[in-house]
Amino acid sequence: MVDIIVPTLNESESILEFFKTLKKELKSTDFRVILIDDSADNTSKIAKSFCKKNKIKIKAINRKKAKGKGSAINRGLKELNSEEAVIIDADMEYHPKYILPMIKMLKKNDLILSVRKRKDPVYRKFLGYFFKQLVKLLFGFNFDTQSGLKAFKAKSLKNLDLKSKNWVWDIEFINHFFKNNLKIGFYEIEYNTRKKGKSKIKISSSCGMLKDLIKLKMLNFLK
Ligand SMILES: Nc1nc2c(ncn2[C@@H]2O[C@H](COP(=O)(O)OP(=O)(O)OP(=O)(O)O)[C@@H](O)[C@H]2O)c(=O)[nH]1
Ligand SMILES: [Mg+2]
Repeated sequence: MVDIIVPTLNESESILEFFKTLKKELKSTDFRVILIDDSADNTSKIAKSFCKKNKIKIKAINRKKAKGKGSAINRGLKELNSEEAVIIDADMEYHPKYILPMIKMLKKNDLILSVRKRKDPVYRKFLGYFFKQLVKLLFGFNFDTQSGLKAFKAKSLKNLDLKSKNWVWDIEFINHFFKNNLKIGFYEIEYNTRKKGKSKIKISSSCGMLKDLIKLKMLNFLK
């Protein structure tokens, strides 16, 4: 079985399309969805009703307010009950058709990172470039760390204790694999920019990201 962790915050406009596509792409696979929903809208209700009708296994965790994407994934990791797992955004920027090829690659790897061919608007390109340079400088990672589709072997998470709650969560997660000499593979994907619902990243988020990134680097120094 494969556990699919899906963090959601007010994705009622895309969640149905996401589940329909997931069902189609994983029709011959035994999978379970772990939905960590912080929404004020009916994202979770739509998801649960679709899964019930279509006999899809789902563990839905509803939290009262938005605590950050990283915090949602950390909560989802506690529910893992499979050898292989996937993390994917629910806004259809990452097509579920990439899940199976990435899981196949886990035969020879512990973590597979999808690498996006970016089609971002100019301001996101700029923020992305700046963030990428800083990540390269502080952590030496010279690749797409922020892609919202990742696959990994659950056993590689032994002793994992992630502190990040927001957007630098990805760096801390990937750093765990590097620190433990686990094998990381890369998989190039086409990536669609969000068509429905609202982005949870604001320009003001970049200050928080910068602070969190430096804090994470210092924490790693002290360890
Ligand atoms: N549970 C939970 N999910 C979140 C939170 N913040 C974001 N998410 C989800 O995490 C995923 C990524 O968030 P997005 O807003 O799409 O971030 P992004 O892809 O960098 O930005 P866009 O380009 O606008 O799509 C989506 O499925 C969101 O619903 C949160 O605080 N809690
Ligand atoms: Mg998105």
